[in-house]
Amino acid sequence: MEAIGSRRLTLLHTADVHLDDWPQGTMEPPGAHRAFEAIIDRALDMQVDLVLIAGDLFDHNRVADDTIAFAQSQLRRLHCPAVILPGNHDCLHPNGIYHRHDFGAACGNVRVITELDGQTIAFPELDLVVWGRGMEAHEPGFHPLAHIPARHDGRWHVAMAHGFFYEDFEPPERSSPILAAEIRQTGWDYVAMGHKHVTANHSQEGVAAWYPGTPLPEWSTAPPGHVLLVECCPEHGVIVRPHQVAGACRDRGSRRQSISGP
Ligand SMILES: [Mn+2]
Repeated sequence: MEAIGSRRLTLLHTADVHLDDWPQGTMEPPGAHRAFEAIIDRALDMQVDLVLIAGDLFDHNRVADDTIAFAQSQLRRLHCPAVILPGNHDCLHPNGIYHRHDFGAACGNVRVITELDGQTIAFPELDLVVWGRGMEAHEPGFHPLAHIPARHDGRWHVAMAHGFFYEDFEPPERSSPILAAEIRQTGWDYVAMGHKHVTANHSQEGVAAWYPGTPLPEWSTAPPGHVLLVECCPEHGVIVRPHQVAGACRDRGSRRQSISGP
């Protein structure tokens, strides 16, 4: 592929954090809270240029306001922009999280993908465009990569997609399918996927495409708790490396121990 971006970037890609409410009477933060804090720490340590959250940051659309406030306080710690793509657990239905809460107002560095036919967010300072399609309903007819525009210049082109990947020979039977051919046909540099809870590389020809897997150890069957560091390199293209989220594994057994409230 001829066109790749002119400057080197490091992106942190996560998904499926599934933040839920802090159970009453427990002292220890829930695992998802610890994982998300550790992800933000990693982004700061690595001085990444952008954080991509490819769906299901929240476990459901009725999480309490203090859970939203926690997420926003973590996002505000970043020194870089972040893009949130809603997933099936935090989709864009009326009265859902992203209708009740204005993340852009609460965190000046955060953009949420809300356009149902897709939207492109340009980051001129990074020589980068990010595209995603807002999910209102998780259903077989919703293709997360439908309507993606053709690339037309040499900026880095990164798409986000929350759904289930299908190889060319597999019939897409589940909701929000992401087809191998759709990934290939984008011609974009990277597709930041979410939904599968294990780290997986589904790159197609010149298009890198990965699931980071959930950062939560207890939900993944592979070695637990990863994010992806995506190096966009003018000389070598896109290089993706999984990194374990250390904080997600801290005191793994202790989250079951709760202390009765007053
Ligand atoms: Mn999902």
